[in-house]
Parts: sequence; structure tokens; C-alpha cells
Amino acid sequence: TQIYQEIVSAKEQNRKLLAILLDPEKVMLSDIKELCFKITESPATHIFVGGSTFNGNHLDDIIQVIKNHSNLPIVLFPGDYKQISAFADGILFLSLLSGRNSDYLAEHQVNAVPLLKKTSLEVIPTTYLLIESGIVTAVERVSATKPMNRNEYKYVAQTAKAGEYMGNKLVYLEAGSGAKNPVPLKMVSEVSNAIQVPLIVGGGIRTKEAIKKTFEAGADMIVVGTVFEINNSFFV
Ligand code: 1GP
Repeated sequence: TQIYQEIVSAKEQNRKLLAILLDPEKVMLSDIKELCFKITESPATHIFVGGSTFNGNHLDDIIQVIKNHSNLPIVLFPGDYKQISAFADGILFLSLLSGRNSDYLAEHQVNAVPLLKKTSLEVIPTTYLLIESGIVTAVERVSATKPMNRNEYKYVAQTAKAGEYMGNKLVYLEAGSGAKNPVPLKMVSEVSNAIQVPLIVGGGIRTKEAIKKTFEAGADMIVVGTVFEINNSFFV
């Protein structure tokens, strides 16, 4: 419960958290050491590892190299049930409540159990909501679900609350990696006001200004992937 407890106490103290997402599909093993130096110099508090389309078998290698060069908690952010590595510290156990594809509501979760049993990963049940972002993102394509309307703040907040009642410990508002438009700030504040659990926001956040505004709107943690991939010195 260490990772989750830390996220909760950060929320209580209004200490904002920043995760850098490394997609195993995109990072080269040989670049990870250097990436970790950049991450260490940045304000990042967590490293997320995962992606929608990754199905390689070098996840263990990648995570071991990260572990050797960073002290930050490594949290799996899996695109499917096979993206599990015992070398990470925790895993977001995602329920894609924005969609109605039962594979991403139950099938992957059930299939993950035998794999998780072989690890001591901290499992963090998370409501995962895909929000319309102006382009078809990989999450939409791979999950074969429609994102939620970006103007329907109330319904998104209602769905987030349902996830909380179901027992999920986090809500993750996702515009999708490389999103044209990030999750609207008004939606971030609407959802953050509706729930008690910590709120993660990611997808299409590309500027320091956007990070600041998204925190101000009520995000407890922001996830940044593409901008760091393109420019490792973004935070320096
Ligand atoms: C995390 O998918 C994101 O939720 C990462 O998005 O690559 O657009 O930063 P970016």
C-alpha cells in the first residue's frame, strides 16, 4: 500500500505529483540510462511504464534498467493483461469505465490474476476514463471503445463517482497519448469535486502552463509522455 498511501498523503497536503510515462514500444533499452538522468533532474515523482500496443517480451529488461538508474516508484500502466513485470513496484489495475467493451471491464483483469500472483506488485484499482480528444488515439483503437464526450462534464463525473463506489482507489482521466486536446480543465475540476479519491490526468499535456493549469483545476497527478519523449530536457 506504499505507493497508494503516498499518493493519498500528497493529495491531503496538496503536494502535486508528476509521472513520466515511458512506452516500451518507443524507448530503446540503450537510451534508458540517459532518460533516467533526465528524469532525476526533473520534478517527476513517479515513472509509469506501459502502452496500448506493446506486446514485446523485454518489459522485464526495461524495468530492471530503469530500477538501476532511478529511485522513483515504477508503476505499470498496462495496455493489456500481459504487460506485467515483477520488477516494477506497482500496477494500475485499470477498469475502462468510459467504454462498454467487457474485455476491458473484466476479461483482462481476470486474465491478469495468475500473472500477478507471481509478483509482489502493489495493485491499485483505478477507474480509467477515455475522453474525446480531437483525434482517434491508440487507446480508442486498441480498446475498441468510444471516448466520452468532452462536453459532458456531469456524466463523466457521474461515471468517475460510480468507479469510486465500485471500490476503485484512483480516477484516471485520459485524453490518450498524443491527444490533440487534453482533458478540458472544466472537466478536471468537475470530476475532482465529485470524488474523494485522488485524480490522475494525462494525454496531450505539452506545456508547463498546461501542467500548472491542470493542477490548479484539481488534478493530483499529471502524466506526461510524448512531450518528454520528444524533448528529454523539457523539464530542465
Ligand atoms: C498518459 O497517455 C498519456 O495518460 C500520455 O500522454 O503522451 O500525450 O503525454 P502524452
